[in-house]
Parts: sequence; C-alpha cells; structure tokens
Amino acid sequence: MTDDGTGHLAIFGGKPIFPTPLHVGVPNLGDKERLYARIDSILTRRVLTNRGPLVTEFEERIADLVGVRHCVAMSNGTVALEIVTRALGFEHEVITPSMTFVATAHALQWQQITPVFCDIAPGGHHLDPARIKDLVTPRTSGILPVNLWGRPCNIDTVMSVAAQYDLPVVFDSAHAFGCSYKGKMIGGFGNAEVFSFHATKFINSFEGGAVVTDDDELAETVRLMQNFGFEARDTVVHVGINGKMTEIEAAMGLTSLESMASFVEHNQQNYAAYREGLHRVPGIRLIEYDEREHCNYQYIVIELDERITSVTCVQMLNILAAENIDARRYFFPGCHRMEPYRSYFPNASMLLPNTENLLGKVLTLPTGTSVSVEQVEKITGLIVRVIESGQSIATRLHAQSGRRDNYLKSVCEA
Ligand code: T4K
Repeated sequence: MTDDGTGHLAIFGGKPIFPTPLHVGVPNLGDKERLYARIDSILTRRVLTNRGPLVTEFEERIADLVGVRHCVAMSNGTVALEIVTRALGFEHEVITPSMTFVATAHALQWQQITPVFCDIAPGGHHLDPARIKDLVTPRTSGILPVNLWGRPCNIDTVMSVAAQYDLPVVFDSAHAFGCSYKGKMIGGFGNAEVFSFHATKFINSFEGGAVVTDDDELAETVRLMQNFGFEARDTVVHVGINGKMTEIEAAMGLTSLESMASFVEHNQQNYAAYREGLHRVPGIRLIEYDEREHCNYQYIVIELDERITSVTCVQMLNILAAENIDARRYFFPGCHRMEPYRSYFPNASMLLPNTENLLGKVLTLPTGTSVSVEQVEKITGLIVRVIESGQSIATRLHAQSGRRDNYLKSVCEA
C-alpha cells in the first residue's frame, strides 16, 4: 500500500478483488433438470426443428406474456429484424439510432436499406423523436427505434411522428423482453417488435429471437419468409430464408421462461445494490429503471463524467479489468463509426452530438444470476475508492504509461 492509498489496486500490482473474471452477459440458467427432460423428449420424438411442439409452445407462451396475437420464434434477433422489416416493405432509408448494437443497423444494410442515424435525446439513451422529422425524405420507408437496456424509448411520441408521415414502425426490443411501457408490455407496440433470446439476454434460448405482432397478415408473411416461403409441402408462395428456431433452443427458452420471476428478483437485488453503492458518488450516474413498470433489470449502465471523476472512462475500464471485472463499453464507438457506415457517412458524427457525448462515458457492469449482491458491493466499493482517489490514480496511470512508452521506445531503438 502506498501513501496515497492506491497501491492496493490490481492495476498497480495489487491482488485482484476477484480471482476469476466477472462478465457482463453470463447466461441466466433455469432448472437444468427441466431442460434435460425437455431435451430427452426431443430425442424421443426425433423432431429437432421445423416448428416442433416446443417451438410452438414457446411462441404461445411469449405471445401470452406479451399480450399479442402472434409470436414467430426465430433463429436470432438479427434475422428476426431482417425478416420483419422486409415483410413490411422497408426499403431505401430507415430512421434508427446509432446508439445501439450494430445488429440493428446491419439488419437494414444487409438488405441494401440505408440506416439513417438519428441522434438520441439530450441526457437520454434513446432516439430523439423530435429529430425524426428532419430526417424524413421521400425515400424514408420506416422507423426502427430501440428500447435500449430494456428501458422503453418515448414510444407515444415516436408513434405520433410516424403517424404524421404514415411510416411503419418496428421496435428493436432485443433487450426489453419482460418490460412494460405505461403499463402495457413491450412487444405490443408499433407494427411489430423484435426480441432477442441470445445467451446474454435476460431470457435465453442459447441463440434465438422472435417477431411479435398483432397484425395477422404480417405474422403470416413473416412465418412464410422464415421458412423459405413454404405455404405447404411442395408449395412455395413467397421469397424466403431459413430463420427457424430449433427445438433444443425452444427447450432452453421455455426453461428460461419458467425462471423468469427469479431472474427478475435477482437482477433487481443487484440493481438495488448498485444504486445503493453508487448513488452518492460524484461523477457517476447509474441509469435508473422506472420501478412502477415491469423491468428485467438485465443491464447495469453507468455514465462517468470525466470532468468530475479525474479518471477517464477508459482508465476506469482498465482498472476494473485488472480487478477481474469485465465491464463493457456498449455500444462504443457507435454504429456510425463502424464499417460500412463510417465510410458511407464520414461526417455522421457532426449530426450525432448527443450520441457521441454519451458513448464516451458509458460503461456496462456485470449483473445477472451469476453475480451476487456481495460481489456487486465489492464492485461499487472499488468504484467509490477509485473516484475518491481519482486525481492520484490518474497521475500514477499517466506516469505508468509514460514509463511503458519509454520502455517500448528503447526496445524498438535497440
Ligand atoms: N438489437 C440489439 C439492441 C442487440 O443488443 C442485439 C444483440 C441484437 C439486436 C441482435 O440480437 P441477436 O441476433 O444477437 O439475437 C452480445 C450478444 O452477442 C448480442 O446478442 C447482444 N445484442 C449484444 C449486446 O451483446 P457481445 O459481443 O457482448 O458478446 P460476448 O460474446 O462478448 O458475450 C458477453 C459476455 O458474456 C462474455 O464476456 C462472456 C459471457 N458469455 C457469453 C456467451 C455468449 C457467457 O458467459 N456465455 C456465453 O455463452 O455481444
């Protein structure tokens, strides 16, 4: 331990707080015995895919939970986005945020549709509905907002702007299964919504996703498209692809669903512990959930204001990593700075000041059922200590990187 009290940090050679890494996104697992029994039943039936009984049951359970007429289970959320936007006739240009996982933009670009990036609202994390009208052109065919972190965007305003321009809306609700907006479950808004059931999501089916909608015709088209356009054996009535969920994925999905309440409870306890540990830390803002709504609490997101904290976001990331806390910079550097969008729109950052500002300060911290409240308390305790000693840590890190640069220079020159 040095005089300034920072010597104990693993980044300066101390022992890491955790012996093995804590990740963002370690899968929530349901009852293994129930899963094994389902897998056994699959093998007995020898129906492995092509909408077997478990996929059908999974679809019914999801539709029921969300309160919509149709759920079409998919191989993953990205394919679900591709299929539903195609089924709705999205083309040319679609308005979507850059503050999202790159799959949102890729699902469009994969079909030669240009994602037109809309900035987020000041101080928020979601697409700013007030800016949509500036981006609408005669080529605009739809809007693809994202219910990021499971927190709904300003759905009412998005829908009224969409109505004004007669544009269909698909919500990317990959994060938002089990969440609600103004008392109504996410999944029931817009023309359709898409969930992801990837391993890292609140409810997982290993890989998986779903399109949910109340539109009978759309559901029918989506179902045709996900199965090569087959209406019946030997009858293809539509262009299609393979977007089917397998039975083993549905087995995992159903097992996951059965534990949904306990996942929420666990996540909520972790969230409360993070809030308790961080709420008075200067320069750190925990992104809050509206507890009057249904929330899945699957993402713990902080904003770090470098003007106050002395340590930068990247320094914090490295300090945490040295302690075996694998925080993530979701979704840095923003879709607009990733290829191919970066080459297509080299000046996009000028139109996305709020997105740019936010991406520089967001960190996502470990939670989920593999992370305990005690571990959360250790993480928040560490963050508090780092912020308290921010100035001296930043100075030491600066000196450390200077020494490393000199060493590398001498090695190169030797
Ligand atoms: N829209 C949005 C807004 C999305 O966030 C996503 C996906 C999509 C659409 C598309 O849905 P999908 O097509 O994926 O269904 C992950 C996921 O791959 C991705 O599904 C997710 N969003 C995104 C936010 O996160 P990475 O790059 O963080 O994955 P990875 O492999 O680094 O996993 C994170 C951590 O989780 C690892 O450090 C270890 C742990 N982990 C992961 C897996 C896969 C495990 O412990 N076990 C595992 O099996 O992308």
